[in-house]
Amino acid sequence: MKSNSVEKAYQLAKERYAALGVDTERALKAAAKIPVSMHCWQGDDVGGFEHGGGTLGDGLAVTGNYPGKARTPQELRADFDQASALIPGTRRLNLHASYAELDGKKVDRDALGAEQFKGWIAWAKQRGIGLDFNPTYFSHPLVKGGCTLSHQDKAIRQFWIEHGIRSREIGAAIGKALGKTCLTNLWIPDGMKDTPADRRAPRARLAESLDAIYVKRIDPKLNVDAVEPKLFGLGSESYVVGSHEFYLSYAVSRNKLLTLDAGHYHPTEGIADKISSVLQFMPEIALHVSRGVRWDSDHVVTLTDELQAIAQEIVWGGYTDRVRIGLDYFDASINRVAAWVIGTRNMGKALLLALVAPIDRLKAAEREGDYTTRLALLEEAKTLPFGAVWDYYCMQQEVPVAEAWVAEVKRYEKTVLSKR
Ligand code: RNT
Ligand code: ZN
Repeated sequence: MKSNSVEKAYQLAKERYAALGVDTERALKAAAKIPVSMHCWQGDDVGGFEHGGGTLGDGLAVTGNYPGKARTPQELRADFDQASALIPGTRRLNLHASYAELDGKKVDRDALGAEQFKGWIAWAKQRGIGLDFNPTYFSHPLVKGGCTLSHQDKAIRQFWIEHGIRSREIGAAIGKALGKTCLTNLWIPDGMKDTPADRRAPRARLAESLDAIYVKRIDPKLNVDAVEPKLFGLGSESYVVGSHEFYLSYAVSRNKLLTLDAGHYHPTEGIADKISSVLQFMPEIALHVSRGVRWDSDHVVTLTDELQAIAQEIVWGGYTDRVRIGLDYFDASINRVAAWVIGTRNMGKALLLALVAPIDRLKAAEREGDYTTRLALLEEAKTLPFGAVWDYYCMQQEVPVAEAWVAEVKRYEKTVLSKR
C-alpha cells in the first residue's frame, strides 16, 4: 500500500473519530507504549535447549510439524528478531528455564543460575527489550505421576522448590542487568486424571512448597512473582492442585501476582471480567493471552470478542500499568514466525481498538442511565474506520502495513527456515 494513501485514509478516519470525541493521535502514542511479552516457546514448540530439546509432556502438547523450527538459541533469537520487525509497539520476551544455554555442561534445573542465561541477557540488552521468566515444571524425569511441588515424596518436592528459588534469582539477575523488572511466573502441571480421594493433602503440600520458594525477599524493582491457575488440563481432567481459588487466595495472602491465562477456564468463561475484580485487591496482575478451542487452551490469538474484551478492560479500566500482558500459545501447524506475528499484531490491534473507542461517551451514557445510547454506540463503534488507524500506526512504527508482512515471512521461510 502506498504511504500517501495510508496517510489520506488516516486523516479521514481521524476526523470521523474526532466527531465522537476520540483523539487518535493520543491513542497511537499510548498504544506504542504498552509492552506485550512474547513467549519464546512458540518458536520451537515448547522444546527448549537443555539437552538438545526436550520431549514435551506433563500437561502440554503441541500439534503439527511445520518445517523450519528453531533448533538452537541462535536460531530462536533470529526468528524472534524477524517476527519483531513485523510487529508494531513495545515488546518483551518471555523465557522458560528450559531455554537455558548449558554449553555442553550438565546443569539440572535445581542448579540453574544467571550464567545459563547470559546469552539471552546480552541479546536483550542490545535490543533494549525486557525479559520475563518461567521456571519449567514439565518435560523432566522428576515430574512423577504428573506432580512436582505437590508430590508426596519430599525429595521430589525439594528438587522443584530449589528450581523455583533458582528461577527467582535468575529473574532478579535479569531485572538488574536490563534495568527492567522481570516477571517470574510459576505454573505447574500437578493434578489427577481421575477422581481424587484426597484433594486436601496435595494442596497443603503445594502451599508449603510455594512458601519455601518465596522465603527470600527480592527487590520488586528487579523481579516480581506470579502464580498461574488452571481449572483442568491434559492428564489433569478431574483435579488440578493449583486451581483458580487456590492461587487467587495464595496471591492475595502472599502479595503475589495472579496470572490469568485466557485458555485455562471453562470454554465460555472469559478472563476479561476477572481483571477489575482481582485488581481491587492486588496491585498488579499478569495475563497469558491465549485462545482456547474446545479442549486446547493454546491456539494462536485472533481478534475475537474475548480478546477485545480483555483489551477494553485493561484500557477502559485505566489499568495499563497494573497488567503485565503476555502471550501464551503454540501452533506447529503453520509457519511459527507467522504465528508469533499474527498473535502479537492481534494483541496490538485489540489494544489500539480499545484506545480509539468512544469510551467517554459510553461511560457518560451509562452514568445517565441511557443504556439505549450505550448499546447503540457500542455497536456503531464496531464499523468505525479502525483499519485506517491501524495501518497508519504500522507505518508510523516502521513495520509492514496490512498483509504486506506475509511476503516477508515467506521470504524468510525460503531463505532461512527451509534450510534447517
Ligand atoms: C500451561 C500454562 C503455561 C504454559 C507455558 C509454557 O497450561 O498456560 O503458562 O503454557 O508455561
Ligand atoms: Zn499460560
